[in-house]
Amino acid sequence: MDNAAPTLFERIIAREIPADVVYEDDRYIAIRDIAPKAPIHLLVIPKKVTTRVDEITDPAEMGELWLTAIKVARQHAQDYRLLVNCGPGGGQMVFHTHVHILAGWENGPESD
Ligand code: DGP
Repeated sequence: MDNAAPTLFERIIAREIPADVVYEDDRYIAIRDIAPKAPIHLLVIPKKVTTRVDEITDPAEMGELWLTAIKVARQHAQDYRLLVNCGPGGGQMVFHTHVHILAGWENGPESD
């Protein structure tokens, strides 16, 4: 039995915490970041819980995560940045693997 407390993103997936959901299928959800760092800032989150992206060792699973992130990004922007913070030293604050999609700048990411 898994007694670990649900992560913030599990609680969002379970609709226990509200979020602006922009995409969902049986394996992923994408939401708008609560503290956007770009005009468009989305988070693509696997429903299967891992703490950080380097825990995903199955190439198919890793590929599917990135292909889903690209699919969601292309639904919102032609050009975009994909970003993963891995571990506290890498800036990760929510310990449930997710990919950031950043987009929507007029003249690229350094223009704000
Ligand atoms: P990271 O630092 O890579 O773990 O990114 C976590 C992101 O999650 C950060 O950009 C802010 C966002 N975030 C934190 N809490 C919430 C929340 O309750 N709702 C939403 N939509 N985003 C959140």
